Amino acid sequence: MKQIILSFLLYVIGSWAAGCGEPRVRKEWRALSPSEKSAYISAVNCLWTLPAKGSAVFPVETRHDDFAAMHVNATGPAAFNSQGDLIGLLGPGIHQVGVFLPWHRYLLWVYETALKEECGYQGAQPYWDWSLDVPENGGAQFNASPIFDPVTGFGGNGANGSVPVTIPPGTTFPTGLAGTPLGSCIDDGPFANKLLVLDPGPPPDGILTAGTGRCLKRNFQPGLVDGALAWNANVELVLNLTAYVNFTRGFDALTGSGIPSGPGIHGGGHIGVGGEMANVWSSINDPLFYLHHGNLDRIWALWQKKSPENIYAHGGPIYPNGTGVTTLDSLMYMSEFVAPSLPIRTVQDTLNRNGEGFLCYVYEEVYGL
Ligand SMILES: [Cu+2]
Repeated sequence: MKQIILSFLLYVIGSWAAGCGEPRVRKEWRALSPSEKSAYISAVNCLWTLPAKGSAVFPVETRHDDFAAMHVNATGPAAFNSQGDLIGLLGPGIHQVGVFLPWHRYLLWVYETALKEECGYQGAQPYWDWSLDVPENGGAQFNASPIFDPVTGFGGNGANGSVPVTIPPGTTFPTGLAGTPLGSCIDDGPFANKLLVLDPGPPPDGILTAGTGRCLKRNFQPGLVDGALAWNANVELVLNLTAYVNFTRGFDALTGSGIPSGPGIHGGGHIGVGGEMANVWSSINDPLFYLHHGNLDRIWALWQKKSPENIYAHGGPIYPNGTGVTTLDSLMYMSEFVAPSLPIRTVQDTLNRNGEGFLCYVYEEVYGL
């Protein structure tokens, strides 16, 4: 009976039920019950036990590696200066370009679906609202965030603490964004003993390589996070950008439209956790990647809610240097053993209201914390 009443209500308030069944409800990590948290962690671990589907293409061993290899490969080549510092992504790639938000939205949906269909996970993809962990919101110190809890979270920093990151003169990228991750191996939580198969990015000559297995590192940068991940100081500024091209660039603080310089809310989460998460290519190896990108996707969804035109607003370059233009018909290039390559327009609406896509999820907006 409840189901009938709910269906009727959905019919009355809008027609989206026609294009979307029962939306997955994505919640902030802290809003999950202890058993929901452990169900999610178990499903993530499960992907690490299933055989890879892409081993004919990349040096991968598990399903976890399939997703990692896809992200490393899609990120593409990089440019370095004579000191070996990363000075830019060459692209086309999936970062600092028009396809950035749609590509990662699609990735999250496919990953969440794999957790459900291949590992029996009943819940939805959680997200991590890191702004709750900065002083602006009265949050705990970053290092004390419940997301890093060794029992009910993802484990903490490496045993030997953090190595401060700096931005070499003449570049806009902090050290540690390419090559061997900084920091030390994490030693608590559910991923302390994980061995990462793929070498960190960028892949030499664009060809992915694998070693004998290396540990997962973190390298917390709480000072950087306090500045970069504050909601009022930074997220609101990005949300207030009206043109999509400015909005999407605002995630990396690359816009001249009032966004302070720095790593931005995208880079802030990556570099703030540090270690593997700071590597532009292989950051996806840290399961926190999916919760960080969940929050970024939520911020895009919040922006889309601001006006009906925002749902299908799109724009941005094909190359990180600003050349080329992506459209709603541009493809999100995936790896065939993970998901088909589809046009950007298919992931614009998280509720698939006009039937052009397939997504069906919402972000829980009010969570009792
Ligand atoms: Cu990415």
